[in-house]
Amino acid sequence: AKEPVRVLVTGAAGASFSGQIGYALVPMIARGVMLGADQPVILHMLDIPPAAEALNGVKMELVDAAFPLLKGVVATTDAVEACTGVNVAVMVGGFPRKEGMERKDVMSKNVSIYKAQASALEKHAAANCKVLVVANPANTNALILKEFAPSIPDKNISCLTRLDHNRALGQISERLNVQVSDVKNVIIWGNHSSSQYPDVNHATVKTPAGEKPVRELVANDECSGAAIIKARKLSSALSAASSACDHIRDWVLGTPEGTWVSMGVYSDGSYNVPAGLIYSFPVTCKNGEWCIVQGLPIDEFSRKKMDATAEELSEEKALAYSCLS
Ligand code: NAX
Repeated sequence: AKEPVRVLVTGAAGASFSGQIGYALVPMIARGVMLGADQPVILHMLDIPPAAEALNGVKMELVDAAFPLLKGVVATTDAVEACTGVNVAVMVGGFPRKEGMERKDVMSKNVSIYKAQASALEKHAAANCKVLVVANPANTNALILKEFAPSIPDKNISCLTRLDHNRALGQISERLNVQVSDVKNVIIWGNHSSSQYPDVNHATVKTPAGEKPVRELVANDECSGAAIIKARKLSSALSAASSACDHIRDWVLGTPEGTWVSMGVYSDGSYNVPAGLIYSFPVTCKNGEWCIVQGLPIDEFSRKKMDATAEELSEEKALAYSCLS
């Protein structure tokens, strides 16, 4: 039998507002959706003291569900205890934007949360721990985490744009009336925000006559980012949780041959995206490592969109840094 993998979920109580991603996510992990049906897991759940009781309730439910793969549950409000020995960390906890709050104030709260949790992970997580940041602003929270956990390799820190990616696949399948499993290779470029660029120029659909470019089947404007973003505003917990599982599963177990996925990763300057941002790229994964898909032709329209979302991320980065001083 395999050794259990320790998976941290922060914000696991899902206690503060509408989404409750953590509550949807932990049973998926315990069922093997994230790491495979033969991979035992130990769940580490972190939340803040006001949510401690709710968190304990989630723990009781996990025990009641008698998941065969679940070898243990740590439910705590102590970041050090939560981070100790974890192999995978899914960061769902954060400070939500509230009505009337300044952008800078929200950023400042999240910067301090991610700074502190970065240190806890850096000191106490297992070597080679893989980190996925879900909480918004996801790209910039991931960047802060990277800055304050310098011993965690850049390659191990990512943010979630897989929900946007999966949504694009789902939308195309709805529009073309085909199975979602027959659609692949959309790309989400940039920030997990309304500036992101969902790109269908390289996407294909499997048809009885072979693989066809999505572009030949849907009119240009039909698949515009705006339509997808509009749908993206829907409340999402189950789909976010499922996409987080997809993100980690593909990262750890690999992407299928000929298929890429979108991940927010540390830019190395590929596609002239400024290095030093956490930016969503098309990636393939093998042996536990992602690799940016290179050499895709980029038209002028796409270039502008990719630059605009990079620009927003540079601004967010500057804002985050201004909160540090
Ligand atoms: P919930 O409010 O339901 O859950 C958040 C949990 O985090 C709460 O239990 C809260 O107590 C906890 N928390 C707050 N500060 C914490 C801290 N310092 N340490 C540990 N836990 C802490 O929010 P939910 O709807 O689950 O959304 C979670 C985050 O995901 C939000 O930031 C949301 O904006 C973001 N999302 C990101 C998505 C993505 O694709 N990247 C999509 C879904 C979602 O919008």
